Amino acid sequence: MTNSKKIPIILGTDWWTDCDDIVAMRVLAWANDQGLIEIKGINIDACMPFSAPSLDAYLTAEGLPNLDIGIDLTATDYEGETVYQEWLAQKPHRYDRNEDYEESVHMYRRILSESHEKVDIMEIGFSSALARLLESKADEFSPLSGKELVKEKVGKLWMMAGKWDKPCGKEYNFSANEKAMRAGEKICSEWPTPITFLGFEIGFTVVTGDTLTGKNDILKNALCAARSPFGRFSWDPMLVLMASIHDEEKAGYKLVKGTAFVNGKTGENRFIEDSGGRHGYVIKAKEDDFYKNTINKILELRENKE
Ligand SMILES: [Ca+2]
Repeated sequence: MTNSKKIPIILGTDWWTDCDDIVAMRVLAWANDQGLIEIKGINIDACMPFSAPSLDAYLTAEGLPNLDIGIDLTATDYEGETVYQEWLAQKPHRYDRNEDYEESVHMYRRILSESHEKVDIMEIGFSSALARLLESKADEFSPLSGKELVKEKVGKLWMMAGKWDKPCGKEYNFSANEKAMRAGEKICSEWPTPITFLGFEIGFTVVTGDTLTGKNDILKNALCAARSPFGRFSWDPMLVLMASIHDEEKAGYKLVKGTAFVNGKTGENRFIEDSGGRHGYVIKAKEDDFYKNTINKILELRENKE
């Protein structure tokens, strides 16, 4: 499973109350080791106690120390309580405060402007930091506006967001609060590169992380801390694996092309099919066990079985 060249990527995660993000990070670490991707940075687009230190600790444990980590310090308005972050933050990491890590838009603008090639963005959380990137102005890194910078330096945006199997779908990443709704609307109407969406309906029937048994395995323990000891639905790991393979069909999906819309007041999404459209959402081309077994095999390859 190789791409002809490593795809440079930035990943956005809510790293919040759900734990499929933790599973996704192990898939990301695997893809990096396989040479499918080169991780330029990871952004956290919701902010709670222990957010950045816990992600730093988990990535370090997964063999990805010293990655650039950004955090949206303005995103304290998503409801929910810390579930696995405090436990992870007891593991080795660099800084103890969220404020000691780089600000989201600063990180996106710095990495994109410094890159000599196009960077893909994977988003497995809210759209709010990406919306702020679009609104950003010229700075010390680039004379370009956010939208111009994205157009010049981003190859494609891969998003776990939306629900696309019914005319008016509604899914958490586009509807968690008013900010998420407005951001979703903005991304669909203004983001200037192709976007592929993997929707709620795709991951909802695929549980992964359920075959881990190592009592010292950090992912197994984090899932237990998140009250999901028998695994979790696979929205985020499926998105990360598809984007790392960098080809919807090779990853086991059919792509429906067209234009996506999000209602900024309700968070509902809809889609108009058009073979020339800039957007697309995926439909499974294989049985659920194909995705489940592929991801579980990746998780087990990196499992601490002691
Ligand atoms: Ca997520």
